[in-house]
Amino acid sequence: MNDVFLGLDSSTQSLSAVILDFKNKKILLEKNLRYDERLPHYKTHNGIIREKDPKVVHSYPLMWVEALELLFEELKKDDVNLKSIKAISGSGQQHGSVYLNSEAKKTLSRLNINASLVKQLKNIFSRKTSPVWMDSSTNRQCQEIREKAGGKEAVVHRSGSDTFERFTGPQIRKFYQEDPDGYSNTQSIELVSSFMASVLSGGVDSIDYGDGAGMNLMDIRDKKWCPTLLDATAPDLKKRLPCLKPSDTVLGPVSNYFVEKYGLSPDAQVVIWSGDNPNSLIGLGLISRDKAAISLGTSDTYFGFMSDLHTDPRGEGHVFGAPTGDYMTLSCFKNGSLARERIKDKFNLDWDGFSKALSETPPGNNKGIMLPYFEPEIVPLVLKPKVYRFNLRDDAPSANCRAVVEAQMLSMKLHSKWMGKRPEKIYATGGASKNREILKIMADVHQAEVYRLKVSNSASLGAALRAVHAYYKSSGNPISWSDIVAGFTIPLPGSHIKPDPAVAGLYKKMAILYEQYERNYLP
Ligand code: ADP
Ligand code: XUL
Repeated sequence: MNDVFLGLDSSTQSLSAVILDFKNKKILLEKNLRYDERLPHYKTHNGIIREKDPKVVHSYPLMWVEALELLFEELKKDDVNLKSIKAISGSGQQHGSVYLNSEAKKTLSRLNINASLVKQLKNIFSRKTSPVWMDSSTNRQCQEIREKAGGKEAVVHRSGSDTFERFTGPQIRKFYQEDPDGYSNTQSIELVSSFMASVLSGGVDSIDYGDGAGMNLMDIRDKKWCPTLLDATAPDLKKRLPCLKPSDTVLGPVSNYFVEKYGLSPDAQVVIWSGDNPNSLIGLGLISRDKAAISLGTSDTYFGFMSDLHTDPRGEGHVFGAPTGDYMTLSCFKNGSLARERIKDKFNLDWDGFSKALSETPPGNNKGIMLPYFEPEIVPLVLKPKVYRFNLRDDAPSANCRAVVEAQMLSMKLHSKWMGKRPEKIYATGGASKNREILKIMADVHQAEVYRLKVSNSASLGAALRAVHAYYKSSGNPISWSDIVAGFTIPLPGSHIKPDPAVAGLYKKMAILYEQYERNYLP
């Protein structure tokens, strides 16, 4: 009997899907639609649009909707049995916000199968573009909210994170300050996750505790909107925000639009969506403390499971709700693939050439060190991009390739100390995790066993597995998380990389030096 679930991932550069058969522990399909290639009329570059001010980074919510429609069209053409899907959940790039006017709810609840989603939804936005996680233009608003809410320590204690430029609260404050009319025409402010779920569910919008924690608006302890933070952010904000709900909430049956147009079952349930990082936690099977994950996507993130809540005293990292009802720790490094690509392109290399450069250079890079901030950086906070080189010529291709990767791994090691015990195993995911030479440096710097998993998109797999969990729980037959992830989160054969103990001392010394450089050179 079919036991089929769909997980979607509306990420920075693409929309992906995983369809799995839970009883048979089988992945039936993986699919990925890149916005730049498939929807070129939005003229995005890597899924985003930039303004004159490089700190402002937005995207089009209508493009995400069009991608959703395109995906269902393709699934239908591919002859996927969409009727067999029992539940759908999803993942949204965290922190991004979608601003809807008073028409939105009504329109979403009455979608007509004779017109496209784009045609019907193009007028529901009170702001045509959405600020996304790469935006770093709200430094002033971060300071204002921090001050009004009682200072950094108080904000970290309440929300699980200090105020961050990309977090939704500071972004909302900026919108309210710069476009008060736009703000007053906004009836609801959604996250990417809650917005995409509401398209599927016909207008039911709720934010889960995982993604809600990335807003600087939710109390991380009682999981409610925090009045102090709301007041510090913008007036009348609470009435514009959806309800906060646990990550296993079933929102209801899928909208009739998808039933009639694409052949989904009218009984297919939409499960609340979450952020890409909480979803990846599940997609990588991180339901206990012994492992950590490094995602090498557009940004690099270092994250892990946490059962007892504690926050980062330096206020650099974050605590989000985990889909299991526990917590997760995360630090986000914006100059991830972006920085690796900049070095690769500077020396006209392809990824094979980049890998070759890593393999020909020695651990420690003959003392060549880089602080690689091609973009403003989140951790450590660097608002003005600048690349620093020490004992490193800027025209040496191989040494620069190694320098950027070693710097990234050392920085992750240093800035994840607050998360507690060092993991023995690291699960690597994201686009760059297919690069074995990068993973080798990861294993050596962290002195941990590194593995890759079978499914390349951990966020959409996590979303599909969350759909399984919520579906069975709501039907009165709950399944434990360890049984949910079993069989899906197994390391890829041959992907295991052992750390070389001979370079442990070298990287320990290098980490001390790297920390000194950060302390002495960063403004
Ligand atoms: P996101 O989910 O954040 O949109 P992905 O996880 O799909 O991004 O990662 C995309 C990135 O992966 C690309 O920007 C590219 O830099 C990187 N990438 C792809 N292939 C390789 C490779 N062989 N080596 C290193 N990086 C790679
Ligand atoms: C996490 C963060 C990024 C985005 C990428 O805080 O900003 O990892 O979630 O989509």
